[in-house]
Amino acid sequence: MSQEQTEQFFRKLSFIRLFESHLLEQFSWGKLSGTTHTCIGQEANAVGITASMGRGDVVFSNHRCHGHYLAFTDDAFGLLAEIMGREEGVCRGWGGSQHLCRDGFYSNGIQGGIVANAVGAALAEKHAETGAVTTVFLGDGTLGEGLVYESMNLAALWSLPVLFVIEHNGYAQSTPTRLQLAGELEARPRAFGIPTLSLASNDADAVHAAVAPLFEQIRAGEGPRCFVSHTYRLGPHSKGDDHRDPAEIEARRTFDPIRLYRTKLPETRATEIEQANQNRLAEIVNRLAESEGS
Ligand SMILES: Cc1ncc(C[n+]2csc(CCOP(=O)(O)OP(=O)(O)O)c2C)c(N)n1
Ligand SMILES: [Mg+2]
Repeated sequence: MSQEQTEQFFRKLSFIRLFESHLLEQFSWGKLSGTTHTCIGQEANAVGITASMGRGDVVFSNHRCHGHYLAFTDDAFGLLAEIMGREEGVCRGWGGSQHLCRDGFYSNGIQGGIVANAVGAALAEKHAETGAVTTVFLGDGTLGEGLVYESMNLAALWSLPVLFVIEHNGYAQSTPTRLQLAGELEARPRAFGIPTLSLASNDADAVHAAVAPLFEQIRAGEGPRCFVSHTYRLGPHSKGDDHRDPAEIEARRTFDPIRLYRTKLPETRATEIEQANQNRLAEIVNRLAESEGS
């Protein structure tokens, strides 16, 4: 990684954290309505994986989509406006936090539904010979949806250019994985002959290094791949609901992806980037406040 790439990764990681912390604060003050799911603690996947994407690539994401969206599009204004239900939003305020659609990025809160959509999109890209890779992000809890397996089956059978990313954060809402998942998680995609790589790291560089070859293999026409990220959600499932043992969450803060990554930069440079991110968010917030009702 060049110094420039390292700074770019940190800029993205810390901006996603800042943006989502702002959302949780706004919800707690009753300033936002509807719901939201933050990826606090899982940002390394958003940044490390989207870094392998190029023009024309396609992303399907789920309810926990802000990090993926920001890392892929960098459209923070459109996202915040969308979550506020504003006309300036990426979907004119109709989609909200979970239903985004822009430039090859699609998200939807129906668990499993997006997996079939992603495989269909990959089929279309293959027929059109665009060379695009379609990536779909899903959680461990979503492995309880049968549609995931129908989708994996067809992706493998038709050798489609799709990357399945399973973000295993240990929970589906408040249900721990061990209470809902039988057998070994990785055995599931492998059962369809999908080469599957597992990683337990919140280091965005490590995620990027692991996933980049998968993109190359897919682009070379080798068919689907699966990446399983064993990670952890440091924030609540949604706006504040959390039934986990606080000691467990505290112990996992050591592996906070922002904290881990910050150490790769000189302290002064990390602080400068954080300050620039704060200024950027403040400008967006002010712009939206000024245009409200106009
Ligand atoms: C088909 C469907 N069933 C139930 C829900 C409600 N729901 C929203 S998030 C969630 C848990 C998902 O867990 P997981 O796939 O592990 O993702 P995580 O929230 O951990 O990122 C559930 C059950 C839903 N959105 N869609
Ligand atoms: Mg989960």
